[in-house]
Amino acid sequence: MKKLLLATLLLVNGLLAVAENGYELWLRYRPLPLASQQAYRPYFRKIFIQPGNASATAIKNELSIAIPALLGIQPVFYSDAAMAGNSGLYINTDAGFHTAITQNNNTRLKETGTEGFYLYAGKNKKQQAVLSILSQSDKGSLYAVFHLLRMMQNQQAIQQLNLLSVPKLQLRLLNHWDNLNRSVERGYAGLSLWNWHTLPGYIDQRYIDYARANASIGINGTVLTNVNANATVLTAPYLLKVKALADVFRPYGIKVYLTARFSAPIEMGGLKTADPLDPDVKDWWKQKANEIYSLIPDFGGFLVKANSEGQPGPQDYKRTHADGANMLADAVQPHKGIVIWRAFVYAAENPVDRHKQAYDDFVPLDGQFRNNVMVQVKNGAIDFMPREPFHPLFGAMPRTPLMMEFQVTQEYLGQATQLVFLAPLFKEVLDADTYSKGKGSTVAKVIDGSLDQHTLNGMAGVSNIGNDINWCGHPFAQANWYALGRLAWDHSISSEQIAEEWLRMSYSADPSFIHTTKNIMLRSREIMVNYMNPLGLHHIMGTGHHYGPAPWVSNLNRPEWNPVYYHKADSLGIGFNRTASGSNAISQYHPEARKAWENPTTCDEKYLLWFHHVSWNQKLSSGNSLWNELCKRYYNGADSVKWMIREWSQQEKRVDAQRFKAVSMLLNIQWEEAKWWRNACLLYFQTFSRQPIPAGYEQPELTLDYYKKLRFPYAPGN
Ligand code: BDP
Repeated sequence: MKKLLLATLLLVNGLLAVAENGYELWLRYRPLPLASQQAYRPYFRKIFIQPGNASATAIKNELSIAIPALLGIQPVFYSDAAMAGNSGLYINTDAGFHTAITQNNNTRLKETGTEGFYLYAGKNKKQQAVLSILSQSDKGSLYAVFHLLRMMQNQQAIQQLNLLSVPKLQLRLLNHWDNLNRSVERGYAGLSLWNWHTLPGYIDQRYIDYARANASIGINGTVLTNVNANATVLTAPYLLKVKALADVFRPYGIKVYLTARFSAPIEMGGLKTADPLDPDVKDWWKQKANEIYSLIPDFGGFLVKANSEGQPGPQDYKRTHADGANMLADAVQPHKGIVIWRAFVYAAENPVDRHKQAYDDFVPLDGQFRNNVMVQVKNGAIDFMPREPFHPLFGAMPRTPLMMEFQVTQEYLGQATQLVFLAPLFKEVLDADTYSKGKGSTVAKVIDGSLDQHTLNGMAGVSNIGNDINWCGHPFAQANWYALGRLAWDHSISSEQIAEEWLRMSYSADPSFIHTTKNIMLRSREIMVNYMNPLGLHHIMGTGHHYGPAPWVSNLNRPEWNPVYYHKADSLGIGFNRTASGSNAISQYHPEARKAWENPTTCDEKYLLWFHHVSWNQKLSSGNSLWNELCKRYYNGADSVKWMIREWSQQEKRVDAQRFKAVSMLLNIQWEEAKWWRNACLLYFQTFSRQPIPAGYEQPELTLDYYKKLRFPYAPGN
């Protein structure tokens, strides 16, 4: 009995001894310290929601979960203006509507746009504490509520609040690479969340919690299906399932999108062709769009991967990507839908450096796309590598709105066994200067439309979500989902802020915990680059599953699938010469942008082997030869994982036992994997450099042959 009582007490106080499985994500809502509770309570006893707010149910639901948990009080909701004159929270979505505070806020209201909000704290005539949310849409008020909850979870003062928040990007999407059989391409967190078999009848609570989590970080669209598309999702029974999900997500401001298989008119429609200029094909897609919109009036549109890695597309009929995209765009245009056309294309028959192919294909099409088409571009020209220079298409297609595609799932960045915080990678790309319109033409300004005045703009992240109890596999992988949403809303916020917010909400506000763990997160990406792909190396991972190192692979059908194509190690040196004397991919960048990379002796070392073939003995900025520097980076990277382990091990008392242990075990796996990358790569490159691993470093115990023979037939995500 005593034991039971103790357990209950621990539970009531939300103490760390209680195991947590991570399901609650950053919406844990643990009780705040008493002083904070007292400061916040006056605003949340009475909550007024203007009638007609389509998200009112979602808002009330969230506040009913969060307020009692955080503040220990039960809010009472009103929809009657007679409530005005009391202290409390007022949620308005109508310009003409009364605001409780005696201030003329109409100008601020106009600035909120379609999804933004204005949050204002003050006193009413009776000098009572009042908080007002002003927005022109129900979505705006929903985002404002989540913003307030985030502020409280971070224990920020709200008494002086005077904040206008408007998303910098209009489309903030997740791309699920989920198949209809529930396998997830490059998914490391279990099966797809979408249980197509039990839909539409069964609405899993997870669908609702997924929507809550996304709304809390401003994500407003989800592409449900894999870019390697299956036309079956466009059949009538599946569209009913899609509709069921759309209905769940709508109150949370989330639109659904589908991937469109270009050959669907043949596979499903019985047509002989999928030629985008064929009248029957055009008509088939028009009818299909009408059918979809009759079920889902706010359907977002189609995402298309065409003529890439074996997918069908307009080039099969000697048409261009613009012909294909425009045909689909015309089909969804009457319904205000959009087409997101991917620029991730490269062809087996094309001997040109893969780095150059998307640019070559797409730049000539600039200006030819309908105005409801966006071209979605991966952050770099190859493929979501640990580090890539920004994609040369950014800044090179001023007449086309370009959408950013980041990969949240860590296909090439440790999958779900490694702690790698991606916000620094995202920021590095967003902050990169394309110089397309002079200094300061950052990638962020290209994609937010401000550089070339595009009203359509957005960012997508390839999802890392599955049906694992903690959604993302690695407990810290949740932070990457969180980071994507926060940066899509506002790309100017720092990685540090994102890490800190996420840690406080997901774990604890303990200053020492925050300090140490934030540091681990912020350093983790650079550490991983060092033990996997230092100095600009790339694409040297295992074949197929992409798990672990395999720089030696040279026997795949397509040259650009082989790691040797990318590192080009030989007796003289290592690296891909992409300058004028090589593939000249560097010429696709603006002269000012490429200045930092052009010269092999002054090239930013982060990208050295990306752009240059460098002699093993060339001296680098450290004074080391290239070979010795390569060794140093691989060893430092792997050693830093031991540092991560030590730092984390000191957090035991500050974290719940279940997640503490989970992260500890995974960090040990990460250490093994880091050593594996280090040893396998150095032993292999040593066969070319013919130089020793400098004395002082622990020498690899196993042979290159051992590493070459490793096989992982059931590695996930493949
Ligand atoms: C690669 C993935 C592959 C995807 C492809 C894509 O390995 O599974 O289909 O990208 O983005 O990174 O289409």
